[in-house]
Amino acid sequence: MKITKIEAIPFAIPYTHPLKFASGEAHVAEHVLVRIHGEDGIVGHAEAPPRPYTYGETQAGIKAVIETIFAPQIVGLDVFDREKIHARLNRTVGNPCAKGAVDIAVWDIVGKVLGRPVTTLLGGYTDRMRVSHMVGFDDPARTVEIAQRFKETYGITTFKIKVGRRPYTLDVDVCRALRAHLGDTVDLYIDGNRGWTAAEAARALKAMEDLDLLMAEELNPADDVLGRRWLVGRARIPFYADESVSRPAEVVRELLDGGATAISIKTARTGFTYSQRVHFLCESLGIENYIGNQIDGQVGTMASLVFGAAYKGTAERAGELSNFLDMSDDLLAEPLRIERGELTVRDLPGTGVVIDEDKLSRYRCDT
Ligand code: MUC
Ligand code: MG
Repeated sequence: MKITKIEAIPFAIPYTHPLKFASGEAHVAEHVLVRIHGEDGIVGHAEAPPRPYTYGETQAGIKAVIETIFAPQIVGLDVFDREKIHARLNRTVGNPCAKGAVDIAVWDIVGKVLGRPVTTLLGGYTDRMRVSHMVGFDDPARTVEIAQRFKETYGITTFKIKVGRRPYTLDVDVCRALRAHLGDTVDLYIDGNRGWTAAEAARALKAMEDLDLLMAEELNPADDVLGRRWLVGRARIPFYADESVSRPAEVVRELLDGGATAISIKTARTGFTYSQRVHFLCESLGIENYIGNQIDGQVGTMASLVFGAAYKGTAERAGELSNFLDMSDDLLAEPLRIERGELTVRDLPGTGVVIDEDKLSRYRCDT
């Protein structure tokens, strides 16, 4: 099944509840829908969410690299020749989200050609995942209100709290309020998006020692190599690398350097093929990982779910699969529904993504 055409369609959907964090803010989902056409009219889909403050990619840049560099290199290749496709994509450095989306759209076609759900082709462990919700910067009372609402409405009991503000006590107060109001009915963990210094992060962790946090993520920059190693050595909970590990080689480097003790996997930046390699690497090394969220819309969330449900290790931990709930609308013909704190994979060939073409026409911004 040869690839015949690739489209990179920019679209924009506003958030009803913008997400604010140490490295940036998301008010409008200005993402790119990647659509790969195969022979016989089979189409694969994926969503690329640009994060300029994390990987340097922009919406216009993702569209340009896919249409002007990737498409001429891979149109005409067979979707089953994935290693060859990646060898061509990897002639270009960087651009993780553009590459990730191309990879996922190719897998979507592979599943459709074989008539099997991609989650089964990847691993086939389960058909569902527990959902963790990521809450942005806010004051303690509003954060408690949000967590309570998500718990009651969707059954979500795991929350990631964005931290990294100054003074660090702003974030400590939020975490303390969550624990005080929700008790041990919830799991809590924190993500600093590199906002603190190693010393601030160490003080914050000490101040939250009694809050029974599950883990901490990217509290300070991984580029502060010795500071990071010092911090990770003192942490009493797993220390996750997220934006510092956008490739398998970076995973190895961070783990061997002592810059992290656990790994966040995001299909938005490593697609399925490289997420699989990262997962197997972690499994072999005895390193825990979970499915993170690149502030994905529903198309991207479906991909995270398909991957996370495929493996025992990723399915055992709650995955970050709910921030599409903060968007005013989305592109899926049949919206995702979180029930009793879980999302279920669709029993359809491919990834299960079916696009609402009317919505795509309404939100695309290239016409
Ligand atoms: C996260 O886990 O850091 C924020 C920026 C980004 O690239 O992903 C999000 C969430
Ligand atoms: Mg993170």
